[in-house]
Amino acid sequence: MKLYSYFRSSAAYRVRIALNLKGIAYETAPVNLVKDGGHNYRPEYRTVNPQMRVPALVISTGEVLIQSPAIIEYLDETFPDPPFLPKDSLARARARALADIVACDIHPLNNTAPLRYLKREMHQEQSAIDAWYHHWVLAGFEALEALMRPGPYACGNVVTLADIFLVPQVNNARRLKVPLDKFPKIVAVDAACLALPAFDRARPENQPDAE
Ligand SMILES: N[C@@H](CCC(=O)N[C@@H](CS)C(=O)NCC(=O)O)C(=O)O
Repeated sequence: MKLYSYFRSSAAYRVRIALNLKGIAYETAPVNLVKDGGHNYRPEYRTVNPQMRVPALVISTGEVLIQSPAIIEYLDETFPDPPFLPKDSLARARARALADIVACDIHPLNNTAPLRYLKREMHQEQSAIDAWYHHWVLAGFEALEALMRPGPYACGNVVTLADIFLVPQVNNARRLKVPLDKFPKIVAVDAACLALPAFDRARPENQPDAE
């Protein structure tokens, strides 16, 4: 498989974790989202992913999958071991809900494209954009902290989808200097996950395109 990725992209980071957890070998095709206005806007990448975002995963048939939740679900359906969701329907709904707080309610508001829009089209100062960023992370993390089960992972003693989505968002929060002192459970879950080789190898600083 080939993963179009950018070391700092938290959406790509989720897929890197998922591939590592499943033990799937893959090659990284780096797409620099910053240089020259973003290599993701080049025509050759547009033919890979018309949405011009990372991640995109090329599977063995040559098909291209986009959108990290869809990619991770595909991997879980195709490579069932280890499963990303518990067997019980209620427990599955819980794990999905935690992942969705990140994927639907935090990340879309803090992603590169909307932040760039706030700056360029809405003419917002960097301080206002940083405040916006912090606000939505803090709101989401407050809910996540309240929903964490006794660990070591987000939903108990097995890694689930919730952890795959949480860890990259915590990395982003740290990089953007969001204070995490009010979230001891999130910090502990993050540390427990990063102690696992699958999570460690997926870290931004361990990627071939890390700067
Ligand atoms: N919902 C998408 C989000 C993908 C996304 O927006 N990726 C960002 C990086 S985290 C990106 O490629 N941004 C490029 C740009 O906006 O120019 C997913 O989960 O895959």
